[in-house]
Amino acid sequence: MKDRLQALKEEAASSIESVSTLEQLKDLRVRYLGKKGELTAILRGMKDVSPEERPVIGSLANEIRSFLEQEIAAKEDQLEREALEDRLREEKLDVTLPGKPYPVGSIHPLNAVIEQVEDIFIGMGFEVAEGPEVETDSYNFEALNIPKDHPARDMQDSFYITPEILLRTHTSPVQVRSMEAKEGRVPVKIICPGKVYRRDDDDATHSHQFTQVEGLVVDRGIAMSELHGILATFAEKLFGMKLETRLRPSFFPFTEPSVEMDISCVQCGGDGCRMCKNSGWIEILGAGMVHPRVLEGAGYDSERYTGFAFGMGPDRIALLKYGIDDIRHFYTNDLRFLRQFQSV
Ligand code: 2NL
Repeated sequence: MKDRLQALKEEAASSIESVSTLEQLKDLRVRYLGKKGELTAILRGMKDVSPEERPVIGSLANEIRSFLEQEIAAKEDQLEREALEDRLREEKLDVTLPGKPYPVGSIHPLNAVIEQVEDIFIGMGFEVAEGPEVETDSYNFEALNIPKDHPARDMQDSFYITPEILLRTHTSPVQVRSMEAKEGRVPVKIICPGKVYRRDDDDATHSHQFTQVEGLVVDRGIAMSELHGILATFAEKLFGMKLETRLRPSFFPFTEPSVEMDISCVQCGGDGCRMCKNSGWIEILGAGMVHPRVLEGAGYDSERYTGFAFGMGPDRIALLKYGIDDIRHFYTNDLRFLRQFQSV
């Protein structure tokens, strides 16, 4: 019996030694030490051993059991360590390798100008309002005192969808909608940026789709002086320098009186250069006192309240600001053009 135990010990030890996976090791434990294992099987023969020898065999069997358990535990340790080392080797990551270049976008120059204009007016207490690009004839023209025979209302000049529905030709209808929503309350102090559409042939200075920012203030006691003060402050903030401004008389159906505002040339300071066509002045926006008919139509008593409104073209301003020579660059999305504005 001693010899059988000894032989089992040696056989088991060498099997454990040569095992190469944790599964195989588990099988060996069952095979040698399990309830139906070989060691148990041998010990079943104890009944044939003489009473004097039994303790000796018994303690030898225990010794072998604990020896094999230690061997198995040691092997298990070793296999686990090797498995970990394999994984670490396989999953090794060189964090010093250069990454895949990820294309970084940039803000479109028109959006950069629009956001800047928004920031300046927000800083002066205005709110930003937006509205639909598909409008009714009523909001786009009628509410703005634009007569039925006005050239802008011609099928040739606007994109009509039906005789009553068209792509808005300016952002003014948003202002009319905002006034209606306020139901006669003051102050109204909003700017309305957005895309607008006119049936033009595209060239260096015209696009059938372009952008506009309009603004509107309605309150008690609003006069031309408020218009001039707000818009002159705006221009200086936009170009980041001290400027002269002048108002010239103009005409819009929705304002009376109407003006156009010029700023002293941002290039030459007023001496005359190519940018200002030697005049020393650059036109940047149109404005005026809101026509009483427009106020009344939108629910404001024109005897109690007055207002001023203005409109400008971010396309034109972006051309000026960034020295771009063709409006079509804004709409053709050539990355070589757009990438030049990554720092804007
Ligand atoms: C320009 C001129 C202008 C307005 C837009 C306006 C809007 C309402 C009432 C009265 Cl709801 N006026 N808008 C007024 C004057 C000029 O735009 O040259 N835009 C590019």
